[in-house]
Amino acid sequence: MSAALEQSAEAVLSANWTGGSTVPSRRQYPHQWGWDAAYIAIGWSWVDSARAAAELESLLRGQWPDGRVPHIVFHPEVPEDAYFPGPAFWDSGVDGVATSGLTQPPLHARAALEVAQRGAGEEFLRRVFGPLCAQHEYLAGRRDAGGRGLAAIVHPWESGLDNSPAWDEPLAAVSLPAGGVEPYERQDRRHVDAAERPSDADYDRFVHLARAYRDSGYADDGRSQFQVEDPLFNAIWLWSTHALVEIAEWVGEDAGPHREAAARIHDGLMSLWDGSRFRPRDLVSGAWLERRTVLSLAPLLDPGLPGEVGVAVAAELGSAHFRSAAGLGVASYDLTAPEFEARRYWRGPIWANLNWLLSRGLRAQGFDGPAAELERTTLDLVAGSGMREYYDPLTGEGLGAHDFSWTAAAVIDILR
Ligand code: 9WN
Repeated sequence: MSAALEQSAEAVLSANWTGGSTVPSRRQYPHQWGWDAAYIAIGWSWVDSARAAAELESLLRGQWPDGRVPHIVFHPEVPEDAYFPGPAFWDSGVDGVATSGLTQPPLHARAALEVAQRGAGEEFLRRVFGPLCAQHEYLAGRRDAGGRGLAAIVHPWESGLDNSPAWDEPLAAVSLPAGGVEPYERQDRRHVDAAERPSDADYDRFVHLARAYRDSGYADDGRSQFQVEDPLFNAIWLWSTHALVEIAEWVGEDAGPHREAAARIHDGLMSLWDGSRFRPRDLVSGAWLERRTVLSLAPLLDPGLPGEVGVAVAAELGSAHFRSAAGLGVASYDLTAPEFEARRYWRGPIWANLNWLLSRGLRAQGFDGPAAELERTTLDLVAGSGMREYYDPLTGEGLGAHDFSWTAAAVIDILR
């Protein structure tokens, strides 16, 4: 089974390779995405280290002078209406590279370290070290709206878990223009069933927030109507900061500032621990967010997590809130909550990239048995339902886009 599965995973990455980078999926997402590129580079690192390095360097071509790494780098040959919001909407970019103005979870330093370890080597690290430091400085310098050493996200798309129930409350508080949101055309339901995509009400808020941020000149001036400290975004940032320590040592640069940054982010992350779970903090209302989502499990990636906290988070991951009786992977939302939806995007389905991330987290806490079990169920799911974008946590049915790159990348990394 595993040789055939690995072959089909490699075939998906190859089919989605466009010559300099990899699309998440050919029809649904025909450009390069921010955190997808990191997962994909880790997948490529086992197969073709030149492509793995190119994947990350292609994304970094879109890095802004302020250090932000955009959440989309657009392919110029793809028509504007192939994806909404396209380059004309964002009206941004650098040196002729059109990009969005948002960012996404900064998994890139972690990916760069693994790409270097599997063949791309020191020369590659020397090229990306400066840009990766600039990315982290942007987050520390421009996004710490709460003053706790954490990076705030200013749009649900920045979380990577766009319509997670975690964001229902802060999104409900967003005030829309009196005359309604200016018309726009969704393209995301041309290839995927509408029941598996975010609602129109969510999209109205996504579009309104993105326009407002654009119209502010992407100012990071603390005026966004949506500002949240997200445990997943920050746990990934911390994991990448530890990778930057290793990269700095490898290339003979000063690792001290990165060690200090890691300590700061760790302290910030612990400020999201309420005594029984990690919760996103809404910086607009000042309140912790209630909903029980997979976001709260990501701090397992913190190697400095106090032992009893690691035990509690791992227990939550294994509980009936996230693991169904069907014995499949980790659901993106509390299976017992009234808003749970088995098929709708980040409101319930299982995602292979998150299973992979959480298995790395479990290993970081020394829970190798549960990590191996989660990896096995991920492989079973993909073997049974194909390389899909996400899966029904009750039945294992494949959902969303087909031939999905980060699912393929997770499969390759687990099998190696
Ligand atoms: C908006 C590409 C991206 C992922 C996100 C996922 C989805 C985009 C969309 O697809 O978001 O960025 O159009 O729905 O939510 O995590 O990076 O795979």
